[in-house]
Parts: sequence; C-alpha cells; structure tokens
Amino acid sequence: MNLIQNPYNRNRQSLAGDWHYIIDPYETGFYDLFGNENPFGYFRNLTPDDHWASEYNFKQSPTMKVPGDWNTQEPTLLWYEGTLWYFRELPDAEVDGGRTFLRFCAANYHSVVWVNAIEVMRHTGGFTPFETEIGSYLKPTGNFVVAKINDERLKDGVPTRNTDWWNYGGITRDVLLIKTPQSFIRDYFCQLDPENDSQIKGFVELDNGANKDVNLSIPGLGIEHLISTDSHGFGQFAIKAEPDRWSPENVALYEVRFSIDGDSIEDMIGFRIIETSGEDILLNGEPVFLRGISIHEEIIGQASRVNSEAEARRLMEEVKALGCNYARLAHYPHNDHMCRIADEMGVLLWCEIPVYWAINWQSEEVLHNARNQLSEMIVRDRNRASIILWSVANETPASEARTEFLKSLITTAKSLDPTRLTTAAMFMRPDKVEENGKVIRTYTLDDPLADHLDVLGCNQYLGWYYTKVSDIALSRWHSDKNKPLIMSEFGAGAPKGKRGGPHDRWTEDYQVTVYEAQFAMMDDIPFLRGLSPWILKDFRTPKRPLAGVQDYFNRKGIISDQGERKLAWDTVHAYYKKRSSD
Ligand code: GCB
Repeated sequence: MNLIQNPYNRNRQSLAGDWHYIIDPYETGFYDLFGNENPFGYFRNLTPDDHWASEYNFKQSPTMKVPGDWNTQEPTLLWYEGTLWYFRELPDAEVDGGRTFLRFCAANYHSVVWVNAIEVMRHTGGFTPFETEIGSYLKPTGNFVVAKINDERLKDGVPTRNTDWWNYGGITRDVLLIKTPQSFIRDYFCQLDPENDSQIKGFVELDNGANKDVNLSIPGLGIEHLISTDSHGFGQFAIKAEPDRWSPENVALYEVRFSIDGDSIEDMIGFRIIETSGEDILLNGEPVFLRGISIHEEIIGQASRVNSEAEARRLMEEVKALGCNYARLAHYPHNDHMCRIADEMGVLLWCEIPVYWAINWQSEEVLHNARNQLSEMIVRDRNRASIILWSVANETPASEARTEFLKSLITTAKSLDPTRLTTAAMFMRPDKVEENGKVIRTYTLDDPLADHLDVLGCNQYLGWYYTKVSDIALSRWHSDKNKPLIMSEFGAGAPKGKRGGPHDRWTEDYQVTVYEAQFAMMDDIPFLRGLSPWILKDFRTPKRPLAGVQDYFNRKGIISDQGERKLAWDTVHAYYKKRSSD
C-alpha cells in the first residue's frame, strides 16, 4: 500500500521537540559481545535499576531537537557518522475506535524504530518518509518510541560513500502521529490528463474500504463526482474540466476534497500540462525557458539541514528574488514543505534522488533501494503542480550496466506518474578542433542515457575545472537528440568578501567573470531551454578543506554560508531579468 498522502492536512500530532539521545558508535545498544542481539538493548528502555546489565538510562541522557540534524546541535557531533539512539514518550492510547500511524518524514540513513520495545519498522534512505500502524502496540499509559538511526556511508548505499555534500545524520524531518478512522482515504492522485487536457484524471485508494463510493469535490470548478472503488478500495476517475492553468505567473490552486463516510481529506492542487516538442519544453502549450538555480537543503544563514516550513520558505523567497521561475532541488528529495511552497510561490521544480556519481550498478539490492527512494518521493509529491521533472541520476559514468539501471528507474517514474518529464544530469564529450588557427572545443551530448530521457541535463564547469575562462567563448555545443537541454550545473568558487582582478581565481570577481562568459556562451546554444547554476548558497562538505578559503564549504554559492549575497548574485539576477520574457 502507498504512503499516506498529505499527512499535514490530517488529524495528526507532531512529535517535534526534545528527544533524549545516546551516541553509540559501537552499537552496544543493539549487539552483545558476540554480535547477537543484545537482550538488554537500548530499544527496551531499561535503566540500571531494572537490570545490572543495563548501563544506560534514556531519561538521564541529554536531549536534542527533533526534527534536526545531530551534527549541528552538539559540537562533539559535528563530524560524527554512525549510530545514535533517540527516545521519547508517546501519548496514552486513545479509545476512540480509530487507528494510529507513526510517520518519520525522513531520517538519515538507516532507521530501526521500536514502540514499547517492539520493533515496528525499518527503513533505508535518508530523504523520504516511512510509516507504520502502531495502534495495537499502544498501552493506556507509559508508551514510548525508540529509534536507532545510523548514517554510515556505505559503498552499496544510495548515495554511495563519495559525495560532495555533508552527510547530515539524524531525524532531520518531523515525526507525526497520524490518527485515522478505521476506513480512510489513504492516497489520491489528481492532475490534468496529458493525453486529453480538457479532463482531470487520477485515482483514489482507500485503506480498509472495499467497494465504497468516494466523493470528489472541486468547488472552484463546480465538480461533484462519485468514484466507485473496487474490492481493494481502488477507484479511478476522469472528469471533464477547464481549470485555470497553473504556471509561475498564475499560481491557480484549487481546493480538492475527497470524502467517504467518516473521512475526508483536502488539498490545494494546481492543474497544468508539461510536455516537450522537439527541442522545446511546453508549459500549458507555450514554450518556456527555465531561469533556475540549484539548491542544497541547507538553511540560509546557517549550515544545517532545513526542516521547518519557515526555513523552506526563506530558500524559495531567495529563489524568487533572484528572478527565477525554476529551481533544481539537488541531490536528493527535499522536505515536504519545499514543493508546497513552490506551488504557492510559482517555482517550477526539478526533483531528484541521490543516484550520484558511481554507485554499484550491478547490484539488484542497490537498484531496489534507488527505486524505493524514487517511488517514495513520487508518491509523496505527485500532486504538486510545481514539479515538472523527475531526475533519476547525477553525473553517472556511462556503461551498459549504468544505462540499464537508470532505464529501469525511468520506467518506474513513468509508471507512477505519466504526467511529468524525466531527466538526469549528464556529462558531455569534449573534442578539440582547429578553426582558422584557433582551438575550438566542441561539446557533444552523446551519453546513451540521453535516448531514454525527455529532457537532457548537463553539468559542466568550463572556466573552473579543466578549462580556462577564455576557453568558454571558444566552445561549441552539439546534440542530435532533438530534445531540450537544461544546463543543470556550472559555476565557480569564491568566499564572500575575497576580491581581486577579474581573472584572480577564488575571488568574487572571478566568479562574476565565469558567469558572464557562461551566459554569453549559453545565448548561442540553440537547444538550451533552461539553466540551474551551482549553487544558491555555500554548503558544508568535507571534500573542500582549503584553509582560509573553503574551510569545509563548497564556495560556489552566490550567497555565502552566512546568508550574504555575493557579486555573482547580481550577475545572475541581471541575466534573468534580461531573459524574463523568453
Ligand atoms: C558537480 C556535482 C556537485 C558538486 C559540484 C562541484 O558536478 O554534481 O554535487 O558539488 O560539481 O562543486 O564540483
């Protein structure tokens, strides 16, 4: 069964707040001396008074905030990767005949959860929700939840060991208790039909509701429609409708309500069509140019994970201020709030999973993990009008096994959501040719993956890695794919305040030089339909140790880690102003 759709609009209680924690790099709370399950493990919530072998006590242990990464809440945990245990009390069981589900909106990376010392769920993947029903484990009083979260980077993980971002550990998003009636509306999908744009199409899925009728109401369109469900509680619909089309310039959101006897759920949904035609991206039938920016999920003015709605809104406000109509949410699914705020503020989105660089393409288990993260992201977010692109990978080395792996993810994306486009950030093949005595660099998009995507994404760092800034003007781009291209990354690094001449590397001035040369080049790429420079804000990464310059931050942000705009912010802003009518 799918995840519960739209949990924030249900009868719910947030478990946000102070949770007790124990740092456990040796997993003493889980294993005994010989690697077997420890019978006095921390999941039992014992104390030394209960048994001599119990050398812990949650209630005397320190607390930290949930949601929140653990690295930035306690100085000794800044670079910690390993296991940490969380504990908090749960409310008393209610005898109201309803059902109770426990949902973690995300915890990085591997989670095991116990309620009253009974293991209730395990989950792998740091950025998508997981949940289970817990009502039958709850007692009249004295309930508690324990979670063991481990964020070790694994060779066969998704992502793998090597990434260019900090591996923030912990329960990074909200934890919810969701209360439902016995029979309830678990999931729904409601979008404009790409095959016939004068109808709204979708499905509804009931939990414990075989053969019931579901009422779908969209008051703004005068729609009241009965959907019959089958013996599994599943029903489809297609209804004639002419909604005002959602776009960044017209954020038309309609109240949509599904109801059955005893349960109803409301959402605000935008209706729009996204498709390609040759080298164009068409939004509601009109060509659109994507003026974007890439974003890591870090708070403006602070290097830690974004988890609140207010922090997500701050990021989107910067995106809008820059003149963007588009953002790439790199390199993993961002929190639930981002896409809802993008719906409200009018920002088109590229959403992706952490299939990044060289993961193990040969392993069925890794494929299963990647597919699971992709599915959880799509099921969570497929009612959001802002999302136009599902990206399956970032900068992956071409091989037959890699392409088969990603083709299989594309098939999953299309089957879960036929209303959006697929993409991936790829490399291009550089060649050098002589033209009138000058060395011209040609870039060809010939990754075999390109044949399977709707929109091509390309990351390139001309003027920063491998090439001089003067090479940018001597670059030519080729593609015989007849598909639109998004320049999904480019940029240059500079700490805020470091100034110099226009060709002095690591200065704000050089960052501007690279942006200006890149923009001039992009104006001449005939199949370019969008860009998302790297990156909105400097972000924490252990890969960038250069002292006094990087200090463990990737400095390609156009905003510093302290939240100050750099000179290149103005360069991007001016360019987007110029292109705002495209
Ligand atoms: C890339 C990666 C991105 C890095 C960036 C860089 O190509 O996709 O994750 O942070 O380059 O700064 O080198």
